[in-house]
Amino acid sequence: MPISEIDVTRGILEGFSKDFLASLQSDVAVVGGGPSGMTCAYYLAREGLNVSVFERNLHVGGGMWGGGMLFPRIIIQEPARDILTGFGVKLEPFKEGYYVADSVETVSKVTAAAIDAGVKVWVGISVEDVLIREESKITGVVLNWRAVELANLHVDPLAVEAKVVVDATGHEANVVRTIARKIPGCRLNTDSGGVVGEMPMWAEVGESVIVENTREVYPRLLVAGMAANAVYGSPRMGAIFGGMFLSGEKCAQLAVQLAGNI
Ligand code: 48F
Repeated sequence: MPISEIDVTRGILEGFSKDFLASLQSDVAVVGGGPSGMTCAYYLAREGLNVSVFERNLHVGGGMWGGGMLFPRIIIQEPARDILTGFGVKLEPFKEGYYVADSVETVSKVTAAAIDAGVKVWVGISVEDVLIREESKITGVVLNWRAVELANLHVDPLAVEAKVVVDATGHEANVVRTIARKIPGCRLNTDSGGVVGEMPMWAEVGESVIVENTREVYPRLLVAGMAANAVYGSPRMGAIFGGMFLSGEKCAQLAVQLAGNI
């Protein structure tokens, strides 16, 4: 069969454009493709919502790949067991209420489930800002290539609309920190009205509050996963991951309600 480089190029550009145009007006834009973001996106797509994940790395999975200190295993506790087995992840019982999972298997199966459910995943794209409209509502996200960001090139961004935005950017809580910095008089739905900041490690407390911290932190902006604990001033928890999946699940429930009211 003759192969034309021009056909290869045309196929890539047309394929990308067709799918990306469908993501220009999503129900939910999830920023960050770690465990909380991918889980949230999966449950949203299963509800029939149009959901896009924007991930600055060339791969999704966030902090899962490296497991604990580069040992590619993660710990899952009992309350999150059904979510993981729902993705088809094999859980090795360890002690009562604890399971060990292969981090590579977990990333792969969660990602496959999300894509099969209809999630559009865009990698290599950083969310550098949000769209804002009257009454300071967040109405979308502002995008640029991660490579452009790293090269510090002066290239203007593009934008996509979403009824709801989810900050699932992990410890950095990048979207929430951006609006706290850029919106004059910004008051978040936290005790202080600002980003409280992550506390040192205390796994039991961190895991117990993460679902409660998964909230609408600003009109139409939800926070999930480690970003939720960072915004609300709760501890980090290291290589125990159940809370990330439970937070993603709760975030999807909140986003469905919110998007339904817009
Ligand atoms: O860090 P990450 O895995 O967040 P998570 O879902 O899970 C946290 C755990 O991995 C671990 C833990 C377990 O107890 O504490 O740390 O809360 O995934 C966050 C993803 O967001 C991407 C980042 O590359 C990572 O893959 N990200 C961060 N900022 C941006 C972004 C941005 N501005 N635009 C796009 N992606």
